[in-house]
Amino acid sequence: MRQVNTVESAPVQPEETIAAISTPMGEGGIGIVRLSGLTAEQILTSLFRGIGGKPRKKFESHKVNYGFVVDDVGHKIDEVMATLMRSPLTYTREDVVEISCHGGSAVLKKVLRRTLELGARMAEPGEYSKRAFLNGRIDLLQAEAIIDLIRTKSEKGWTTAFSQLDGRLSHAISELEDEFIDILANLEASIDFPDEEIEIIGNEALLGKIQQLKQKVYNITATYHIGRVYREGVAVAIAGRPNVGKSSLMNALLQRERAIVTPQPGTTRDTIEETLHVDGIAIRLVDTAGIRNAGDSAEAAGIDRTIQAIDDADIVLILFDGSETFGEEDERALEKIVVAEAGRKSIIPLINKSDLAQKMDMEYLLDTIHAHSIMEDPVLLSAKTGEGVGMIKKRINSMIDSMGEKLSEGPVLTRERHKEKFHQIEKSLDSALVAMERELSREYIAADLQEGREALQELTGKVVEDSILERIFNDFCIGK
Ligand SMILES: Nc1nc2c(ncn2[C@@H]2O[C@H](COP(=O)(O)OP(=O)(O)OP(=O)(O)O)[C@@H](O)[C@H]2O)c(=O)[nH]1
Ligand SMILES: [Mg+2]
Repeated sequence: MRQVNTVESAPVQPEETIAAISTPMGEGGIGIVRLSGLTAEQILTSLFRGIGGKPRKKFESHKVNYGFVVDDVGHKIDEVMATLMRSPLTYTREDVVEISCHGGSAVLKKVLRRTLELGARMAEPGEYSKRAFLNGRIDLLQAEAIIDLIRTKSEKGWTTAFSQLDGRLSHAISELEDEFIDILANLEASIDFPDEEIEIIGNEALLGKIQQLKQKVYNITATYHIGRVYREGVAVAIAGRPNVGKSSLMNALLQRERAIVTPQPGTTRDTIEETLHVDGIAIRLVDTAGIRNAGDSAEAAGIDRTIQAIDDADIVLILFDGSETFGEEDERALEKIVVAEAGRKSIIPLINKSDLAQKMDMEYLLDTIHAHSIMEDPVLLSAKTGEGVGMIKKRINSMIDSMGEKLSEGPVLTRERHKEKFHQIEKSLDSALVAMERELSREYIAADLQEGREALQELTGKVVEDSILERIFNDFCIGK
């Protein structure tokens, strides 16, 4: 079922007042019980007593009150600070009450139970934010950003979530929607009044507008990759032919003997993953099986996983052994890696074993990797002595930064849902362009663009299916 929510509508005041413990469970200095809904003030009046022990007749909005929560016979449950915030200047746009109690789950549960006795109902996960959304206080993208803000562990993830909350993506989307509306209005006019003397957009101008719009949409779609990096961290695959020192590098980066290292080529059979934190970003390191013509089926399966890991990675470190000449195996590994990486331009070449006498012909190596479109300068490294290991971390970080710089000011897609919708919008524009090329009637073009516009509205939640709403808000914890 589709439900249309317009942001301009008056606050919905659902019948029930909801209550929850809004701080994490466990011991803490303070814990907060939060109420939202029509009877929030009434409940506060019933359970709160001032210093003199007398009930309060009136509460001033957005002012903190010191006193006690009492039970049904007037016995004190806890010493608290309580705040009433009247609609609409609140998180949910309903009347909200926050009671700061002493931390500790027993106290908080007692206060919560008291609010339930007075008619409140336990809030479902995300119900405060859902009400904020339904009352037009935030859109869906901002609701998602709130979840990210609560969950994110990296500083950059926090920055993106916060800018989203600030409405950056929402703003970009509403601008896109305006452009869709503009073109659609032009099209409708030419469909509805084909014979009138009104100014109708010409085919060339129409084509130009749609192409421009497609470019804008495309630019935003491209931000999904980095958005995910900031949210979930970056995946870095270590790849190369056997015996170049991939596992040794993994261990050097982690500063512990995680992966097995031996002088035999073909030591690592399966991919190994570990997480490392560098400058506020989580790096998921993946050591892989060396690429060569496999000796047996287990090795072949391992190499398949290597290719998959490269495909999944955001950054690929390709290793060469500087103490040997560039051989046929290096060439084959290089080719496979470049194909698996699919031209994302995120390969950093590394020349290992710098502590040994060097036999690698550097000029030849550079020519070869350039011929494969790898433009990053190689890093000289010794996994054995640790030389160059710090430099690799720096290079990984600057690669992430340069991906991030492009969008420090702009909107960022952070979720699969956003990416899917943007792909849908791209498709609708493509199909409009095909319709133009085939000189189909303008109804077809309008229908395509209408689809794109709907996808935009689904993103912010102007038009949203209940099932999507459920999925998003169920992701929240209780009390948020
Ligand atoms: N001298 C020197 N030896 C190294 C260095 N890095 C690795 N080695 C040696 O090279 C050999 C292979 O190292 P590994 O780390 O197992 O190489 P790998 O690329 O993981 O090999 P596979 O798992 O077989 O693909 C071992 O004997 C290491 O001790 C280095 O920087 N200097
Ligand atoms: Mg290995």
